[in-house]
Amino acid sequence: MADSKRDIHNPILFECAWEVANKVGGIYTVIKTKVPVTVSEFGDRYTLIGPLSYKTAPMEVEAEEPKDPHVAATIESMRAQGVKILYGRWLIEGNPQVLLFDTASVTSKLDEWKADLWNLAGIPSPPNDQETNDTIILGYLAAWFLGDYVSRQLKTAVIAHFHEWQAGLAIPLCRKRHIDVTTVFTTHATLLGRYLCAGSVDFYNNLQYFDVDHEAGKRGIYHRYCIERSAAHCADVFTTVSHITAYESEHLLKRKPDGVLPNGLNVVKFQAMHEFQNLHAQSKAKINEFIRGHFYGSYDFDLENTLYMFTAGRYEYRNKGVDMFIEALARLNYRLQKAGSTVTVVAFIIMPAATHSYTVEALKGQAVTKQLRDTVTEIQNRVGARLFDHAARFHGEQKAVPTPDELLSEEDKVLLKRRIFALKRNSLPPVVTHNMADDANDPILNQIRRVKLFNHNHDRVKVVFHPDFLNSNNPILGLDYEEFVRGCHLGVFPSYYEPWGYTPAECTVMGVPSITTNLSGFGCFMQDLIERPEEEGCYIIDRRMQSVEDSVNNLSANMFEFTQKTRRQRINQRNRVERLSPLLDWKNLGIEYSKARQLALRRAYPDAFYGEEDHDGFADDYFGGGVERMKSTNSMPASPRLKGYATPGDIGTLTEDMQALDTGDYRGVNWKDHVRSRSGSVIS
Ligand code: G6P
Ligand code: 1S3
Repeated sequence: MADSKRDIHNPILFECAWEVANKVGGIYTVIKTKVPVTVSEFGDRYTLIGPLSYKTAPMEVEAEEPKDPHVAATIESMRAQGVKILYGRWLIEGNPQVLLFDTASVTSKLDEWKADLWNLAGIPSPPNDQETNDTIILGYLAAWFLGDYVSRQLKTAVIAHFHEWQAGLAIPLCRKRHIDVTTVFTTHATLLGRYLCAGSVDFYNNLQYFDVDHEAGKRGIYHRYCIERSAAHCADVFTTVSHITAYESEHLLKRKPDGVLPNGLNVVKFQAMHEFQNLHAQSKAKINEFIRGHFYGSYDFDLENTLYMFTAGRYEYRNKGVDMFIEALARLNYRLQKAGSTVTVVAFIIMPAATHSYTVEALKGQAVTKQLRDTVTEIQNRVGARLFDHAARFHGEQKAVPTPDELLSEEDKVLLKRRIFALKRNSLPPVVTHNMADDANDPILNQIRRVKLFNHNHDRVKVVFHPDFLNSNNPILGLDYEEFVRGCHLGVFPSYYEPWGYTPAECTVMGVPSITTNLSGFGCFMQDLIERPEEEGCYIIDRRMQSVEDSVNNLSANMFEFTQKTRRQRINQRNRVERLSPLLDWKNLGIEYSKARQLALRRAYPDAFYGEEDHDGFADDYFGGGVERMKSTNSMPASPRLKGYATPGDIGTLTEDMQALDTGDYRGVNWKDHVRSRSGSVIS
């Protein structure tokens, strides 16, 4: 038990993650979007801790002197011992204080710390695993900072919240060294879960039976697994992002989480409903431009009758369900052809992979259409000038209105023909926009080859694989991710392993319908909250109870039904989806983090709470304040039918009850009894 004399009413909060001011993946989004609500609760009592990346920090962080004299003294003492530190403000909404450690500045201490880790916790660390080395250094630096800080600042309780194994090593160190802080550990996936799912394992039916040490050893990640497991076990409060990952953690990390902290987003509410619809139309126009260029020579379809579907995320072929997406697209293509449909579907796959820049073909497509556009503009100007001149000279006369031949000169016609001839091409529009580093073995390309989706004119489904992040400065598909998503009609994320899944959540708050699965944290969350999610534009494919074949058919049937919608129906559906945003707003979900911190304080300083507890063990404030319930007005579509959990206190589950030993208390389904289907790969 910690020193109970510390004030628990205005605690200091340090939140530590590898992705603070350092974008790698989803945790960056969690931290960055959550900052405004955390700052509004803690103000300058909140500091983020992370690694100092010289690539991004200079652009994202403004150096500043710490206001807290104890932080300043601790930093000074660490600097005196050779640690390079950047302290300042992260230039994002909320403007939080950040403390970034240059892990490379203390590599000389690595061996000493590795030996200490072995003696202290029996955790081994092989020599050449850079990620683990970084983890060890960040963990030792964070524990060093916290230990020094609480030895100077003796008045106020300190909460240290760590995300994921790469930041979690400080937790066992704090515990072993009896550092007077209370700790929270949030895992956003489990190492073993990710590795096991990426292989061909029937993961969910065997969760209870895996020999975890053996499986981790077989995959060469035993030392990483030990770090993750020790963080989970030593934390005062252990949480994860969804019930499905809580169930996974219980079996793979052998500690049942204290609760679930669902991921939120910073929801921007527009004054009028039509504003986000206008944004869709504007962004779609930009995607249309790309399509005209990319499909030059084969551009025989009507963009007014074309739908843009996409999948995006970290390149984890099976985990993110890309195998299933492509297979379902092939079946959709067949169904559309068979039905004689005039609809064209362009399916984008946005997943960064190793590449050697853009293909010549992809660049040429944009270049020839740009030339055509420039020529048309020139001719248009000349035609305009001639028309004006003609009308001015012959006003009042019969020939005041010129004939087309008088307006379009022979030179103009020849120039136009040259541009049109340049659009001829002997090859099909490329499936991929970049030269892949390993084209022959790329799983996405191989799956596209297997199902023969080669962008033929007769194909109703076309595919564009963009193996890089999107950026508005790109010469090809020059849009930011948000703009791109807004311009699309449907996001498709048929994940097999997805602890949360920000991509469909982002679609929802932007008013774009999406398809996900009941193996993703987000999918389960929506299914638990909404009575008929598909009616709200949030489709959830069952990958749990049915065979892979049935799931693929189900996915392609959902996509086919989507293609049958009229424009009016699509507009209505976008309105309905957007109405779900409050469910994903940090203003509501941030309260789960507050509850986790309260629980951590109660566990570390139980005496300080004596006489303050309500029957749930939480102060009433944590259930009441800041709730933005879903309101309905006449101009908006009817509210979605919720299953009764409409308040933040209901959405999360953080309670001491989750400690009960039987697994049946996870929300939604009883995982133990409900995972039945034999899951497997889509490729036979
Ligand atoms: C938005 C715009 C409309 C436009 C529509 C196109 O709703 O406000 O002006 O017609 O998008 O929708 P679609 O689903 O065909 O891209
Ligand atoms: C993880 O990132 P990922 O894409 O590797 O963390 C994300 C944030 O919690 C989560 O959305 C995602 O499902 C996890 O897998």
